[in-house]
Amino acid sequence: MTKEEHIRQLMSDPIYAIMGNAELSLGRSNIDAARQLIEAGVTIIQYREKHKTWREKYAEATAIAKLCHDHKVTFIMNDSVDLAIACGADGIHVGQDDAPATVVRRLAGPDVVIGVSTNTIDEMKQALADGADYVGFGPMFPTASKKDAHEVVSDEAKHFALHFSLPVVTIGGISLENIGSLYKEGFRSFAMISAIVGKEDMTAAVQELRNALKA
Ligand code: 3NM
Repeated sequence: MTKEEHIRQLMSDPIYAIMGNAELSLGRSNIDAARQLIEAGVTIIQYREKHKTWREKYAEATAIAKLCHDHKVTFIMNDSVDLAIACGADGIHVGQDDAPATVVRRLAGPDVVIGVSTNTIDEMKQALADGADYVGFGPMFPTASKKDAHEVVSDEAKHFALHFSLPVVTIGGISLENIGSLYKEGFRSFAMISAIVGKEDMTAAVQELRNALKA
């Protein structure tokens, strides 16, 4: 798939699953988690593994990237530009302390999707100026999944995000109980860890989230 097709997928499928760290995934291996996510019909998967060695991550991310490509699933690597390039990821998602999008672009080339985590209006504007393809925006709600998470986004930043020119992927504490409220506010894309890989039956979890968006 081309970069444009991946971005279209990101804009048309509201569910963006983040996997990694077994403790957030009921002890599943990352390969099992990826397989189950694909079976559950997820089309955007981010690999966010904070514990393993480079070689361990390289081995499993390469396998997961192949699985994703075989199923037309967009595969995004968190943080690590070199791993993303090495395993053939479709995209790279960077935080405010990682390489800026300008540098990621220089290293990874024009064909990779770049996402940047943002919490404020200034960070969204900077991500746009730096050539990001989408922004992560959050946390929308308190979350236990990220130790150094910021304060929940301000109403002013939410308003800005709803009119922003780049695709906005909301993140942070999104659940079956609150996803509908974000949808009603106008948000259309939702990245989740605990609400998907934190559930025993991921197929049911994804289906329930999709149903909540239709309700
Ligand atoms: N980034 P859960 S919040 C990885 O605000 C991440 O940028 C965030 O996990 C941000 O869906 C977060 O379990 C954790 O809350 C998301």
